[in-house]
Amino acid sequence: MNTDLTQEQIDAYQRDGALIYRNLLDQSEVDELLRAISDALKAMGNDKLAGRKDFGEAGGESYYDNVFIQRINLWKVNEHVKSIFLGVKLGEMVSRLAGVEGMRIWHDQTLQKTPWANPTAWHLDNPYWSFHSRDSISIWIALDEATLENGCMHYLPGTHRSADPDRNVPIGPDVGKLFKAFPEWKEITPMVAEMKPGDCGFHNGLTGHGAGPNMTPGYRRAMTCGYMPAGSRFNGNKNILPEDYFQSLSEGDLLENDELNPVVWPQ
Ligand SMILES: O=C(O)CCC(=O)C(=O)O
Ligand SMILES: [Fe+2]
Repeated sequence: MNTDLTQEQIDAYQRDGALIYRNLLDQSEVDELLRAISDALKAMGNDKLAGRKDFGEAGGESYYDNVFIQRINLWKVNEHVKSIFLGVKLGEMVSRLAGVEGMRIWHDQTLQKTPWANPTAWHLDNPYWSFHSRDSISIWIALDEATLENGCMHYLPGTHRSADPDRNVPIGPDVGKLFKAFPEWKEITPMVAEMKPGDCGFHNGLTGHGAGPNMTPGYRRAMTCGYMPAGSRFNGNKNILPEDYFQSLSEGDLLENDELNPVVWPQ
């Protein structure tokens, strides 16, 4: 895994709230990750979130179920996935890009557009999560070639600076609903993130982003991971928090649960 960063790349990420990064993984590392994902999905059974019956089941028929196959926290059941997404190399890389001193994992996800999948409506990530931060960051790794035809990612450069975390939309059938919440973003030209397998994109949790439909008979598979800056505080959203932990928290409490959100940097 290549995680070198130039100052230009860090500056571009800070300016745009998004960065396309080539050759994070080589093809043999992509193949190894695909095998690990496949093992993790077998271990998870029908759970959408590893080890949790309270977060929904895979395999429904709703509009959202056909945006992508979504399975969360594979790191909990697979050591290889854990070694990458909780590893020190990626931990340092995402912390340098975000410009923070410390980082915890929020959650990983595999997001796989099956043939003919629905588009991923424009949205922000951080407002769904249990903390608000202007510095949260996600990595999105292409495991197949991601093209305009099969639903590659698109980012709205600069929106992380003007985003208001109290204005967001669900990933539903109205692809452009985010622009009703943020009419001031209507004229922005998106960054199109076509990628080869092993390339990746980084985006700030407040950067507007979405993906097109899959208009091909092939898969568009990705592995992603969201990270929470150390020192982030509970905002009242349940998201992936287990019920007992959620009940134990008051708004404003530090999120520092080492089992759910281990530190990835520094380590
Ligand atoms: O893979 C997709 O279609 C959407 C990905 C996304 O929204 C994310 O990684 O935050
Ligand atoms: Fe997202």
